[in-house]
Amino acid sequence: IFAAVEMAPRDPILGLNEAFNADTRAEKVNLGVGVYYDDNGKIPLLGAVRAAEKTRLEAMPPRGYQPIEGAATYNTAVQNLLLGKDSQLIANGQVVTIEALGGTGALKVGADYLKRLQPGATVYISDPSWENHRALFESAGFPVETYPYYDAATRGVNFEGMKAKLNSLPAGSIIILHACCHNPTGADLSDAQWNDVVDACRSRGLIPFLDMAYQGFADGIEADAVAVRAFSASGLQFFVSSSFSKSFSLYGERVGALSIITAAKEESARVLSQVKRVIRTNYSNPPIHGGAVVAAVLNSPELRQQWEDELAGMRDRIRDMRTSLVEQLKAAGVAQDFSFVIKQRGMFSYTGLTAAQVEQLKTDFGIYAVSTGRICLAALNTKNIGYVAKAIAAVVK
Ligand code: PLP
Ligand code: TYF
Repeated sequence: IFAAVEMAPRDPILGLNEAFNADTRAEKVNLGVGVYYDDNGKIPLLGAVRAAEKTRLEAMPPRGYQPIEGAATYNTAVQNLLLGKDSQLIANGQVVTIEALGGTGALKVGADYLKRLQPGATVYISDPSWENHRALFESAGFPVETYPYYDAATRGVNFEGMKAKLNSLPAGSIIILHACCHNPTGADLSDAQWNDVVDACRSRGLIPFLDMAYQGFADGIEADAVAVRAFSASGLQFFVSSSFSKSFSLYGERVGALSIITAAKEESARVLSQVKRVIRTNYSNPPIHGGAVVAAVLNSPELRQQWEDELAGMRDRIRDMRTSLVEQLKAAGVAQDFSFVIKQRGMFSYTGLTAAQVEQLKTDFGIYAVSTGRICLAALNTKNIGYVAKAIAAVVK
């Protein structure tokens, strides 16, 4: 039965890890995958997470099945983070949240549910986007197209192009939006532009799906929720996927959530019942540990403060690396202006390096990046940044 099975292509990002791990050069650097490393090149285990895990370990809780939608303490905490704890939508019962297996799992449950709800719709993702957006929605059975987003000339958003496209789409189209820290470009919309996107979704009858994978990595928890808040003030119905992989440094625990904003409480009950059906036939109910840790942190004033401080530390370190990279490229004799790196937000920079230059970084220096020229700033540190800057200088000359 397997004789004719073809080899599937590797994930363009996760596939880099295999090549990186096989590289024997001591000075190698992995700027490919979007993971936050500390200044020692290690994935941190946050103090707030450590404290919550210690308490859980001491309590030795039993491991029964969770509810299909996950723990209420977790789901409520997620809603507060996204919409603000005083949100009228939460008070009205207009928010359905389910605990999902990472941001990817949230997108998948959302995609499968949308396929039942709007089987004939087309999905639109930004050009460019996180490649898994396309793969996830195609595997749920949707045709996936793009809307204009990145403008290489300005290294910002082609907002006129984006808006014109959104305003041309048929009602019921599903629009995937990066809520903050756009992956891969680091170029985000302004507050005013978000309001225009809300208007376009309203006037065209589009279905917005916000992907929030980096809340807290641009300016902070509240500031980074601006897109979600613009939609929540609009009276529209929309979807939000959350990931805590990065913000809690809990990648492998697979902690995420899907939230759906409905028109009324009784609608929420019907929507939840359908989403639970999707979950039941996928994985039945979510694992306990990661969500329990995140909920314990978010629901304790002390641990929450500690987490926000640690998150700010990660955010500030990435910013320092941005500034330092620009300085060191200059010092290495690069004439091209790289100051755009400082303006980009989140973990990534779309450097403008060509596929050939990325290839040369790998071959000559053991530095791995995505072939589109995306690098992960959070993989730079005070020890490797000089080496990386000199290598980039060598390939752009
Ligand atoms: N959405 C975007 C834009 C991402 O960059 C990521 C990164 O991993 C995800 C979703 C998926 O999150 P998770 O790793 O929690 O599945
Ligand atoms: O874009 C990134 O690097 C992260 C991690 O299939 C990631 O979002 C990459 C690819 C993938 C899953 C996660």
